[in-house]
Amino acid sequence: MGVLNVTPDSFSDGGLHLDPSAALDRARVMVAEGAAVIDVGGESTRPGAEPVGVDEERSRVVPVVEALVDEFGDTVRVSVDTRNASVAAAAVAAGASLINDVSATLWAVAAELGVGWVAMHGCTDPRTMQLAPSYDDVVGEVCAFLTDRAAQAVAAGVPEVWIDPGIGFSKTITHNLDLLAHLDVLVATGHQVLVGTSRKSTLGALLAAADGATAPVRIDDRLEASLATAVWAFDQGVHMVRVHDVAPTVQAARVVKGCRRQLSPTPLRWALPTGMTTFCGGPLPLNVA
Ligand code: HH2
Repeated sequence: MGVLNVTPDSFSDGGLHLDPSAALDRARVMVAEGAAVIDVGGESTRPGAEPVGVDEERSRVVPVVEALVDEFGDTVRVSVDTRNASVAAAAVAAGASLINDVSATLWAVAAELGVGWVAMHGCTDPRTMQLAPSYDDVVGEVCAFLTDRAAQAVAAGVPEVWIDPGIGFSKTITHNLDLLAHLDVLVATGHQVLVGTSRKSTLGALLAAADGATAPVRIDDRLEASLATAVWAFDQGVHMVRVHDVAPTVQAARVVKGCRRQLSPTPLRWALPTGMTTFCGGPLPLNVA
């Protein structure tokens, strides 16, 4: 899932794609790099962010969703990253087929519109969510919250339900790392699992701590850390990662997939044809000896 924020203030790509034509250009790049889903967001939910009016959010998101659907048709999925029902509904009317709901409250909207729904944990009020996050058992509590919301969504008739632990939302660094360490617990619920760590501050803090530095590593210096967590997530069985850097993540995912195939009951023996340039993507270019 490639991140496409059409906001002036998102923590990483804020201000870069406010113009719909710039957003479309960025989406073209991410699709060419292998993104299966483009996640369009019109409101930053970074810690401390002020809410955006619903009309403003809708006016940022809808033209971009329309442009993406015009450009890619059914070949690429468009999701809308929102916590507002009317923005979700407008984006679906424009062609989005997945509601990436950071508030985990919009399952009835998804049910009524017959589209997929992501329940993300932890986005209460971005202005206050990081003031004093506290859990007795962060993995158990987040898992219970998400399975409860997912059950309500299934009961309401949502055709496709995803759960997401909400890395960076109402959580300390330790909470985030605990959740990443136990992604397999979410996978074991049987729901499809999405996770977003890309460029997030936990990674910056972790890298800085390892170097004995006090200031977090800069946002544009977190690619390798983002990739490490994406690979970690895939290895734990997560089904989708939400990222800014699509090309390196897709390559890393392909290698994980190649390794995983060797765990099948009859490990594959690879014979690479002369001139072969890709593997694990598109038609299978391998001979099984
Ligand atoms: N993280 C962000 C936004 N939406 N959705 C899901 N499902 N999971 C996430 O982890 C997640 C999300 C925050 O990242 P970003 O959109 O890059 O920043 P901002 O909120 O500043 O726009």
